[in-house]
Amino acid sequence: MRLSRSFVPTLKETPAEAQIASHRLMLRAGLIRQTAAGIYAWLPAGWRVLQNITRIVREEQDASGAQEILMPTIQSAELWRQSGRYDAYGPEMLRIRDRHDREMLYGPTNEEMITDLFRQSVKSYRELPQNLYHVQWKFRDEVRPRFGVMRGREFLMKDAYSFDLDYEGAVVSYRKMMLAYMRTFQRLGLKAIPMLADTGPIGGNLSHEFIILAPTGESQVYYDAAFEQIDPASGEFSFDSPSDLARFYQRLTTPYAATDEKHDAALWEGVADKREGRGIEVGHIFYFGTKYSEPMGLTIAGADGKPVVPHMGSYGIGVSRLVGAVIEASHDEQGIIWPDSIAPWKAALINLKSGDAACDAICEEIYHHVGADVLYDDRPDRAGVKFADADLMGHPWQIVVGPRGAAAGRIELKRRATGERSDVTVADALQRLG
Ligand code: P5A
Repeated sequence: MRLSRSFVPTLKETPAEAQIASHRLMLRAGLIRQTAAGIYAWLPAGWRVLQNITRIVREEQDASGAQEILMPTIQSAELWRQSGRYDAYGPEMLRIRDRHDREMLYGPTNEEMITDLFRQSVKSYRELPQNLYHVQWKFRDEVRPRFGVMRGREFLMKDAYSFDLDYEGAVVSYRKMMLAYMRTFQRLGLKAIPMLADTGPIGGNLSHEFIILAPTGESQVYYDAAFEQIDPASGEFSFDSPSDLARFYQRLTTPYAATDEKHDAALWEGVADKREGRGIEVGHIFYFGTKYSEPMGLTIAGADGKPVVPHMGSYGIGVSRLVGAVIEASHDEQGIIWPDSIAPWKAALINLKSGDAACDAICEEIYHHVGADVLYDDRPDRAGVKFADADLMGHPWQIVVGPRGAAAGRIELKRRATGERSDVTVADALQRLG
């Protein structure tokens, strides 16, 4: 994309309303704009990052055997009455009436809807286990929306829902998701710790939050210092082997970590070096047995012909929150430092002298080769402005084309994360950017 033609409204000044680095940088780098309290429009750079994160989340969900669907954002209140949550959910739920005065709501989560879809179509134990997921906007009328996309009212979530015949099966599904999550966060360049957690309005008796340690995080957390060293090395485990999954679960849940000091108090006894800190919750998984299947009348025929009530779990990733979380974990004074896996563009192509024949020719050549993955700064602005914007936007690479080098067919490559620069030929640069 040519920067002169693109909608990337960067800001020089620090927006007064933003209290944490990721919120400030998302506004300054032109990723998002607020349209109402806790509701954001995603501009081209932000939308590209959100799509890149979604792609990684999707690849890892698919690899675990989950199947993608898409459920609506608007739901009928009737379904929530069946589960008993319509009244219980409280003011966080955005309740709507249609023209026929029917009660509707903007979904804060989809346990009821998926249970309804499942009970309409699945009749036999042979069809289980299943795990269905979607990536869809949610609305929660948070009392205090803040920190930009970190705690929005409208936000993008990946939510998956598993159905198993019994507790043992459900535990395998739960561990599969834990493995998929660790791989997902690793690919996003994040170190997430699964911590035993409260189940809140989703319910159930087994739950883990995935926490990125960060001083600006909203969650208070307690963990064994050993976690700071742990390497999840999730590659060696297979989704198809329940014993692999058990080993993986064991490795990730000892040493011990929790979001509430009171949890399983005895488990802290073996912890030599207990730490307390703040964290960002980027995912949350739940096993809740028959909490929804039972009241909503979901039964299937078991192997002996008798009715079975499936055991369920649900598994959330805060996709839009992750954009903020990645920035919290990866930025400096100058701006964002995108991991290669999710950067909106691989590189900024900086023309230090737009209008100079040699500079323009080299830039056009690179632009045509690398194409949509490069953001070509073809503006007539000063070099300082272009460097500052490239640092702010956080492209993993900067390709700097100046008149002296261009005359000799050479350009400079700068790695944003390390600041390392190298003087290379155009061909070398093209090869390195692949
Ligand atoms: C699990 C999937 C659920 O809703 N039902 C379906 C379960 N869990 S959760 O913990 O309530 O949410 C899952 C993840 O969504 C993110 N999240 C938010 N992100 C931005 N703004 C918000 N207001 C917000 N609320 C939740 C979190 O990452 C959470 O882990």
